Amino acid sequence: MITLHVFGPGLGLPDPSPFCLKALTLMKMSGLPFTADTKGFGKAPKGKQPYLVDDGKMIADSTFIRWHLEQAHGIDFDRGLTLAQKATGWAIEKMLEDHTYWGGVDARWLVDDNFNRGSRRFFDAVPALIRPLVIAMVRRRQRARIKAHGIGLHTRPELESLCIHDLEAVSDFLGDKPFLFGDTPCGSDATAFAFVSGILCPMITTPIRDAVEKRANLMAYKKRGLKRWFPEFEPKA
Ligand SMILES: N[C@@H](CCC(=O)N[C@@H](CS)C(=O)NCC(=O)O)C(=O)O
Repeated sequence: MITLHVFGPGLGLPDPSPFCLKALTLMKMSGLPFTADTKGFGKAPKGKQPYLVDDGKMIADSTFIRWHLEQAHGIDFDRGLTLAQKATGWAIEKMLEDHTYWGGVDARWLVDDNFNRGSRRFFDAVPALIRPLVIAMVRRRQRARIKAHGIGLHTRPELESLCIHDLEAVSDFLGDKPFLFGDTPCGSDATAFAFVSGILCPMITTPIRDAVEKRANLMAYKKRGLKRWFPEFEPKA
């Protein structure tokens, strides 16, 4: 019995967190039966989602989740890929997760208009009296994290230009293929699909999103992934 702990649909996406969307996509790719639980954030072993519980064993972090599915359930997400393709896929994934991700965090959490249209909703369940304090604390924490990463030491236009470069590189690599390495999706497509979708979050306005919208192949890639893995998903405003 597999339970995947995620945030649940929000911000016009099957999950507002690209890491949760990646893990959900991996589960869909695996074909294994699973339940998505959206109430487990308080028990997240590393304070972050996604995490997975498989027969009592807890695995936190989307990459460890993938490795667990491969090792414990014999899923080969990269079937048919060469070692060079696997290495390239890994590099693309880690660029998106450890670099591009922060451009999304900046746009969603630190740009007031975006925050008010989007992430502010995550706090609707917090009692009104303490809500402003909690919101201020979480936004301060996000600012500190972006700075600690290093990318947050740049000006916003500089930061955006770096993230645009990442996504244009993904677009150039994808070219006219349906998935990163051809007609069949591989493990890295779960990540690329999740992060491209995340930056296309309908509630945020950012030059990063504008740049992605100019790349027809990335727009089609998101649409293709949604249709394949989340056909039941209907975005709500
Ligand atoms: N390396 C982790 C990153 C997970 C992550 O950063 N999750 C974020 C959501 S995108 C989270 O749970 N943040 C909650 C918090 O930091 O309070 C993975 O691959 O799963």
